[in-house]
Amino acid sequence: MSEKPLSAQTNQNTVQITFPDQTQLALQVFSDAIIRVCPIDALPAASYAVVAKPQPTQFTATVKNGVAAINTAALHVKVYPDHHMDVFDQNDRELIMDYRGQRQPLNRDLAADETSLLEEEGHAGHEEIDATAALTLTKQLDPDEAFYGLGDKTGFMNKRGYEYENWNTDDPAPQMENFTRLYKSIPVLYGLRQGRPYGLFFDNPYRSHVDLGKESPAYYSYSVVHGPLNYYIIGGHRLADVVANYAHLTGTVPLPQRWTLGYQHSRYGYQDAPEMIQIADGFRQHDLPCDALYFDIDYMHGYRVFTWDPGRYPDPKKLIAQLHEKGFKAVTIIDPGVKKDPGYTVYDDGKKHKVFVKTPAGKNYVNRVWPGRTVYPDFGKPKTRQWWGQCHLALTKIGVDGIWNDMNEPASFDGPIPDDTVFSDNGKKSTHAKMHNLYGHNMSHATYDALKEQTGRRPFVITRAAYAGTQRYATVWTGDNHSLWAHLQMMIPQLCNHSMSGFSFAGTDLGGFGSDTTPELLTRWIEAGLFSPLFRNHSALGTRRQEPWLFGEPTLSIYRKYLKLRYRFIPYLYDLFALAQSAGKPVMRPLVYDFDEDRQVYDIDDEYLIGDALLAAPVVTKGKTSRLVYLPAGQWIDFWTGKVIPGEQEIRAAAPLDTLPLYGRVGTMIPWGPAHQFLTDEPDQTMTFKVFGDTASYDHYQDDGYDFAYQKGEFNQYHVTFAQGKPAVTLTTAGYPAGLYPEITVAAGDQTFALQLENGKYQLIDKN
Ligand code: MIG
Repeated sequence: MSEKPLSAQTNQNTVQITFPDQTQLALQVFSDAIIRVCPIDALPAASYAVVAKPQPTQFTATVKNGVAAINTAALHVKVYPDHHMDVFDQNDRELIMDYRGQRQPLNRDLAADETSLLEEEGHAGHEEIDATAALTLTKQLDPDEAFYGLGDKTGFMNKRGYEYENWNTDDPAPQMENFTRLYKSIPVLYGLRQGRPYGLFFDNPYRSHVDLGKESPAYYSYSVVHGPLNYYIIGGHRLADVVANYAHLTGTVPLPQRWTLGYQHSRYGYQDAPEMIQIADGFRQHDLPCDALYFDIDYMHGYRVFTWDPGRYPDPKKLIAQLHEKGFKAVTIIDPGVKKDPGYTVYDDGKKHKVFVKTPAGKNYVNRVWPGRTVYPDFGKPKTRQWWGQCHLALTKIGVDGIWNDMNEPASFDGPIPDDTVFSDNGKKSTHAKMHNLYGHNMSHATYDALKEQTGRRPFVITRAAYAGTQRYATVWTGDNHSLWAHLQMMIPQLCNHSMSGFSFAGTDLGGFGSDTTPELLTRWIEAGLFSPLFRNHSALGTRRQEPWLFGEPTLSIYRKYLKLRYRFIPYLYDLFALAQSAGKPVMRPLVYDFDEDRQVYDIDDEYLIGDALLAAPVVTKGKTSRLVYLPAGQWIDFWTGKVIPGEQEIRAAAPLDTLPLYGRVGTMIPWGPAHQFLTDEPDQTMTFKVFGDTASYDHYQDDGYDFAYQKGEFNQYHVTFAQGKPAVTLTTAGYPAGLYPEITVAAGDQTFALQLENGKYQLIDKN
């Protein structure tokens, strides 16, 4: 039988390739810059991550000399008869090239019997997950290629040279760069190949593995234990465009309530109602701004979700009202595990409604978590999500303001949940193997919908486990770090890679969760984390307490200085969140995001940008009182001294214990809000705009900060300019009249200008 040549058939946005061996592949054009690749029969499969639909797009699909070429305005893809594929940019320069050689597995120089020898001393053997992988992609690696993304993975900003797994895991050991997996699976990867950016999003929730040039400098690879091989090629002019394209593909972060950007304080575990009040009062007495206190697992009655321990918390409604009175929001933890305890309403009711995960034999599956023997809600079922959502009424009715979801990898103390345990996939019967990485995602989805319906406010949900797309429902924290300098250092790459991966709203436990913090470490942490989108101090049972007043001076004063500073920056952060929602731009950014043409910034792990106006270069090393700071192109203004410093050079910055080296980019402007001890639903009466340099313009966004009225046009937009020594403020939208600032100040260098609202226009009234 003679082979037929490769052929390509176009049907609307999909090109169907038939190879000479008669197997088929689909390339689905989503837009100029996004092409999905998958088997034909996987095309209709629903995705938990992707929300974008293929857009009408101009493209061509041709076959020449047996090679198919699919060209959009931004991407050129070639598919060869031997199944290889290469991707080029619009100028035909290489982006993603199939690797055509043999793989060269690492030589670990280890005989089989030596593995058990090592295990005897407690060493973990290396798991070769590729060995069980069903499907693998292997791509050529350029000597210069750098990688970013992948969500919460440990290690450095540039992921090159490491391997990672996507299998949501709760491992309390101190996380280091040799950890391959953590709590989340966000399989989006960005590459810079000779400065040319691209993205790859592997949308398959099964356990997968990414090797970014660890095995060999000649290639990088992705593999997954179960099909389909379903992925998206993402292009873009600059790295920032690729990031925005990915954000639109999987959905952007919804605008949060304004108070969620304030300082938050937590500990596992404050003991009882009097202690919660004492902590709240401690913040106010010490003049420390704070917006939220957390209730960790011990508020529950024997760890039964949606209950309160009657001894420690006899009247939670009254306690929460007292906290509200003092200006604190209350956030309660909710784990997924439901105690198997006949007589306990949540368990009985769930059993009746058949909402729990099942064994293949059809019994409720039982493992063990904090409450003891526990069943697991099957969040892949719409009915379960609905039921779980209703359970939250017990909390929202008494005034709880936010829900913190933990242990939703899901964790299980009595060994791993078997792969064939029956979980639902959007109502259809599926397995743990497929739904594991989606468990936190679907739980967050249920919680988000419930809070929205029950409170009418923008839901504040925090989750530890997540999949790509979970950013639409929840903010995340990076789980159990330790009070270690290495973990302070890791915060920056972790949060920056999170935001590149669609999760702009992320944070680490400030001060460190496990182990005992030190005054110096806590101080540097509050400085380094000043712009961390989620700004929460949290510590573990049995570790040194982390209330700032327990450390005396100078820790307390420095801590206070940074909490107060944080509140000044909240209008800027809020503007950045508005941009994250509308344009998919991250709030916290690695330098490479804005300066991808500067090879010097590819590996910077200890500096970050906040929007495009600020650069923070915290001290993250013990005992240092100065540090080297690389300033990228442009000119920069030292935030503390006002000194102008030319970019594209490394400077030595003074950084005594109370100083976070911070720089404003010349030619930009930021809003600078009034001081607050905590945020309310009341709009600010005044706003200052700080100009870096002598010419800048800025668009400022304002709404009520808590509900969805902005979606009906109830928001204000201010266009602020400063040029030739003169400020001007134009109201470009005024859909939220109650919020309009009666007064605005523009500060440029040592000059300040006052403007007042008169007849819907801002008039300059004063100069000094
Ligand atoms: O470590 O609920 O990551 O933030 O305080 C045990 C208790 C389980 C893990 C979370 C941590 C939380 C803790 N939890």
